[in-house]
Amino acid sequence: MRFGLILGDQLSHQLATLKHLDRSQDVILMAEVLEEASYVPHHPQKIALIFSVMRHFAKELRAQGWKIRYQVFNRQSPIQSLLDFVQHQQQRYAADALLITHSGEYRLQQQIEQHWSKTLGIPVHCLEDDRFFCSLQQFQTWASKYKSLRMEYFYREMRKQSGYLMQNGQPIGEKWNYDSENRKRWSGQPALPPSLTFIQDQIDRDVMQLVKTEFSHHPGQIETFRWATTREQALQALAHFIQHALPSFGDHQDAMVYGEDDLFHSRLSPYLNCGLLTPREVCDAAETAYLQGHAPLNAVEGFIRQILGWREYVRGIYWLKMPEYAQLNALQSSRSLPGYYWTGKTKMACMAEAVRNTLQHAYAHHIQRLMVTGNFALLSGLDPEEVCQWYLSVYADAYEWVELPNTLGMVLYADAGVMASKPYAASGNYIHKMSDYCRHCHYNVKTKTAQDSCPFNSLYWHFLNTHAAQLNSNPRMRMIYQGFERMPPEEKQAILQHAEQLLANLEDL
Ligand code: FAD
Ligand code: DLZ
Ligand code: SF4
Repeated sequence: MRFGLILGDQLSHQLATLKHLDRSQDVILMAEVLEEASYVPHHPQKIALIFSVMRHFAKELRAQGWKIRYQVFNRQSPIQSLLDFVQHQQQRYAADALLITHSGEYRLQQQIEQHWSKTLGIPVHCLEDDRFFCSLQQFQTWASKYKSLRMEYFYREMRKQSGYLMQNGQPIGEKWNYDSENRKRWSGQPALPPSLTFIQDQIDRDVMQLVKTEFSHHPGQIETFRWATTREQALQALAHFIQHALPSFGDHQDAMVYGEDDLFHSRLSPYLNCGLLTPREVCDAAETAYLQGHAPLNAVEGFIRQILGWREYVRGIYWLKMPEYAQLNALQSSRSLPGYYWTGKTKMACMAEAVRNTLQHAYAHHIQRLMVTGNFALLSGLDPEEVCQWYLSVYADAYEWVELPNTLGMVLYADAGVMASKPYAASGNYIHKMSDYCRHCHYNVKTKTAQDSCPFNSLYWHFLNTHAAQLNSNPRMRMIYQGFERMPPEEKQAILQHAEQLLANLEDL
């Protein structure tokens, strides 16, 4: 008899572990444990989502005839880690071997590879996680061919391999990428998709109660939980997105609107990442919508690129570059994260909105993460470790394999350009262009040095000035630096001084 341990982000019926085991003899192990629930202060909704999906998944497996040993969360239990749990079960059942699908995080994978077999006294077989389009081996081979690992080239290879939106070996529409058409603001039209709600069952209610009792000290609200917790519900969420939001996903992909949290985004990432949905079925559904004339090419290509391109690419980068990657800090940023990242209490309307949404829903869409909270962290020189911890804690979709490259690489440029060809630094003007936040703000987006000037404006130039030696030779930054050179010295001086004053009082913005 063998054990198969299934982790909280492996809740797929197609999981390699299940394919390799025999339900007539082998035993599936699953456990809610303190170590996984508290290695960062996960948002209560993230914990509730994972526990509820785990419990529903275990119930489904049981109904299919699998033998399951499942531990519900218990802070008083001596079993506080996944290894404790397997050890405990091994004392009872004396399995011949343990099977586990490759973990999504380096931290846990290292523990498994280095210690588990010795501690348990049985072989531990680690299976490849085949829920992705690109294996880690294939990514390594791709990466070995290029000096700079740009997502766009990887994406084209994945398009050819998968055949999505391809005709006779060429991209449909003759262009690989329709990003330039995907930058419209949203001013009320077309109407936003209706919201989708799910009826909670007894499992959901038990988990909500548990999380309220045990994790109320973690940042974020639980009362506003509205995630799907079963595969059936996740499929409804996918169908809802394809029907109501996908047609406008492209046009308004980068837009931000005061009080509107989802716009035309899918909110599917937590389901993709915990295993409820496969990336293939999501891309298939989007492609079908295009082929049936339900959604335009710019929307469908943009959406498929996020999953087939970005999602696979960041995973490849993570496993290629870890563990050194997590320590990188190319811009030597070291300021502490201001308290408003955890509370949303700031006079900056864009930051307050992005954090409010985050705390309320364990969600923020990509542009809020990249160009608001991320951009502010970059411009203010916040410590990458603290920033990464924050992003890993507060989102329902956050696992290190996807969070770290996005935060450390794409947002903070701490990898000196492995992910991004230039830092995504922007002044308040970008936020003003893509949103209506500035209308609701205490600060004035049009000025740089007055007491009420938008902090992003002076911080932007201060950032460029501070890192000029590293960045001004970058061809993609040349025009910006030329603009900076042309600025009258007194103006430059005033901007830099104003920024210094803001940085000295970062908590008060
Ligand atoms: P949509 O806009 O509807 O996009 C569709 C899907 O594409 C997403 O569900 C997601 O699976 C995928 N996707 C889109 N962009 C990316 C990307 N850059 N990297 C990987 N996948 C992508 N995504 C996570 O899944 N987990 C994270 O922990 C995470 N941390 C991030 C941290 C920062 C600083 C930034 C800038 C981005 C991060 N992202 C992360 C990527 C992206 O912001 C989220 O995937 C997206 O906002 C999820 O919302 P959605 O499902 O509505 O996405
Ligand atoms: C994120 C998470 C949480 C909060 N709790 C558990 C848990 O109790 N049991 C479990 O098996 N997995 C949990 N997870 C997900 C794991 O942290 C995740 O599987 C690893 O970090 C690998 O990606
Ligand atoms: Fe954000 Fe500046 Fe606009 Fe205020 S004025 S919302 S701080 S960009």
